[in-house]
Amino acid sequence: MSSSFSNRLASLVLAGTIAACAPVLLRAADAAMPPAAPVVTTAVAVLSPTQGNEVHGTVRFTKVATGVRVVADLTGLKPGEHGFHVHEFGDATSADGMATGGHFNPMHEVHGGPSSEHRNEGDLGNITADASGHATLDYVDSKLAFDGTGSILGRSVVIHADRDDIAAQPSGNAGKRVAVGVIGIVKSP
Ligand SMILES: [Cu+2]
Ligand SMILES: [Zn+2]
Repeated sequence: MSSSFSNRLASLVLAGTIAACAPVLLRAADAAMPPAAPVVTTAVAVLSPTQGNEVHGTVRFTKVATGVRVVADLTGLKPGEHGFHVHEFGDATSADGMATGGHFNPMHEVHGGPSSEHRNEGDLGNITADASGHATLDYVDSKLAFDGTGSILGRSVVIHADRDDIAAQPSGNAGKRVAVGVIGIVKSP
């Protein structure tokens, strides 16, 4: 066998080997693709008091046909109305709750209430505590979302000392932050 013939034979064998392997390599690449993001339908925020306050509770978010159902149960509040919002950052590291930033407002809207045509996505209005400081709320919000730029996952729920007047910009004059909780993913039913 001449050396040029054996070289050509070797390249042909090599080319054949690469061609035969290519589909295997492609399949291996497919298998290494990350799985699609899970569809989140339930989230929860566990609220802890800011410094000097005693407010505790949970706020659950569940995807329903017309939006996201919000179910809140809080204790340790002063009787009366308290501003209730989703804030931009899920950062509960500051003692006064200020690291959660301002209202979650991905559409750059004006401040309003949950039934206002123009509102921040995070404008959930007020929650009302009874004489013992216990507050519950259960309503469906048409603006909240679990995906896209409007996703509330990883952001926070903030309860305020005062009433949100649903008018004053940028945040309804609701005063100090008395409780904060990060919105986390819950295993779907
Ligand atoms: Cu707020
Ligand atoms: Zn707002």
